[in-house]
Amino acid sequence: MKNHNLFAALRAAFPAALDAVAVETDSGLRYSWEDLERATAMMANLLQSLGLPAGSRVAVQVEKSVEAMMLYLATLRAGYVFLPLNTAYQSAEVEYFIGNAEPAVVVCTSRNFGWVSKIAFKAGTQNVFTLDDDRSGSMLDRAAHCSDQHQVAVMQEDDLAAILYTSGTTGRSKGAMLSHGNMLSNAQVLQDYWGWKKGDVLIHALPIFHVHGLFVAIHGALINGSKMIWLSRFDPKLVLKKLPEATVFMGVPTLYVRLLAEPGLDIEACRNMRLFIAGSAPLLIETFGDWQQRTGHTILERYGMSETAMLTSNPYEGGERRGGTVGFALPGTSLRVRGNDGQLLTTDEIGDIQVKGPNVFQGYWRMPEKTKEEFTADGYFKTGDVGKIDKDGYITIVGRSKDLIISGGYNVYPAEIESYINELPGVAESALVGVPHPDFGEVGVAIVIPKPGAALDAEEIVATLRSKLANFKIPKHCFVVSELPRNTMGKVQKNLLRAQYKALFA
Ligand code: MLC
Ligand code: AMP
Repeated sequence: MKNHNLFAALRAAFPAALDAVAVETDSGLRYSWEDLERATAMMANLLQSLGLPAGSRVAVQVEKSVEAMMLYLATLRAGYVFLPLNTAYQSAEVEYFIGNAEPAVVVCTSRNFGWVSKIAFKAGTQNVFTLDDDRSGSMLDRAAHCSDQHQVAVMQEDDLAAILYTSGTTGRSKGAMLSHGNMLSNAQVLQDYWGWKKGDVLIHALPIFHVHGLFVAIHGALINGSKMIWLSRFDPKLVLKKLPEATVFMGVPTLYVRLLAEPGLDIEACRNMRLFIAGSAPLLIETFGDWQQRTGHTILERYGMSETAMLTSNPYEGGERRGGTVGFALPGTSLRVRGNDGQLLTTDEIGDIQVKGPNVFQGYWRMPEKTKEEFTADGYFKTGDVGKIDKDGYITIVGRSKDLIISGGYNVYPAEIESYINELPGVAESALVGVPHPDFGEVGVAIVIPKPGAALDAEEIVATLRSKLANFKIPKHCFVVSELPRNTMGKVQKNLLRAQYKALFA
């Protein structure tokens, strides 16, 4: 029987020379392919020794480290379901994810062990480990006693490999269930489409709790047997220093904006680079043009999401990379644009982007109704993005039908922030809108209406939110005003608010 375990495919791509360097860190550590093999075997053995039921979730909220990546790979290897959590999430957010996913294992930093373990035990999780970014923690202590020999668990294509929480426009976050088949098909398509070559070296500078850093970057390098230069956090000066040793870089637009602010970024610094890839948020045409001028390289922009991994890409070769567009649907992915009445739109007509393919997820965790709503009768997933296809087939995203702000590559759901603001004493109503920002692309601005007679302090509102929500979700500005603009139906007109505040950070 064929084993569809994603780890088996990644492992099969390791180079024959297992003692070669697979990952080199910014603190000078070097991990060989054999280290990856042995450490993932030991962690997989530890997970399997816990007697977990099939399909158990392993929820992980730890700082970026090579060991954290190994834990991801070990979870795949052992056949369990990886559930990564942004390190910025605070207790209320983590409580929701753990309560909803009911993980059998939770791994957190030793600094957060107190409050995370309390949440986990309350939710029925029996195994809580720690893992820190200095190669310490109970996870590694325990794994050290396990065998370094491990048979990769046999999985079917549709078996779950990961759950990524992605917030909804209404209600709470939904867990997008991705299978081994979803991720392997996407990794293979991208390896070919982006022309990954022997000798490629990737600079990994993204966080590893979202699709971009966890899947696109890690799978991309591993399935090509390519070395990674591993940066624990994005630092433009360090990226610049490492560029001559690398051939591939991936980043959200903010990373490119910050690199462009470095005077040393020039053609010489990029002399060995083969490919710069951008995605997760719209890349401004100015950034695209400035990059071309300064480095001689044309950024390749692609488009994806948690529910689907990568969907479209500008061409690597055999065609022009067009700024402002996200290129073509990837091989195997079918993409169409539909109008309000579900009719198929033609060239340059703007409508809802819908997709189908082996990369499209298995549905939302324990939300069959919600899952059904998000698919058309003929099986296309409604992305919530609005776009068009030009006469040459290039796809452009022009907006979103979902109320979503993408800030520095992180998603901020206005409905979630508004619900927290609306709970505060003295608040009648609020609206969070995205406005242009030179560094983060877009940031949230809150507009708050007090209850009659109540005196609200904007700074206090922001301070209260800070104690409850991940830092990137905090509005960058808060206004207390007497009313919100409404249409004749009484609905708040966010487009007018966006227009009103658009120059706030200009
Ligand atoms: C940090 N801050 C942000 C922010 N990141 N504010 C808004 N949006 C963001 N993205 C704020 C913090 O709240 C803090 O504010 C201050 O900036 C400094 O925090 P920091 O952690 O030191 O920031 P920094 O390290 O500079 O981080 C910026 C960043 C990071 C751009 C490097 O945001 C990042 O790594 N973004 C990438 C996200 C990503 O990987 N997305 C992929 C999603 S996958 P204060 O006031 O508290 O001091 C996906 C699918 C696909 O979308 O297609 O790929
Ligand atoms: P996430 O839920 O974090 O996976 O975010 C996915 C969303 O990011 C998509 O639905 C798009 O709205 C957005 N996105 C990803 N890539 C791009 C891109 N290249 N251009 C514009 N938006 C993008």
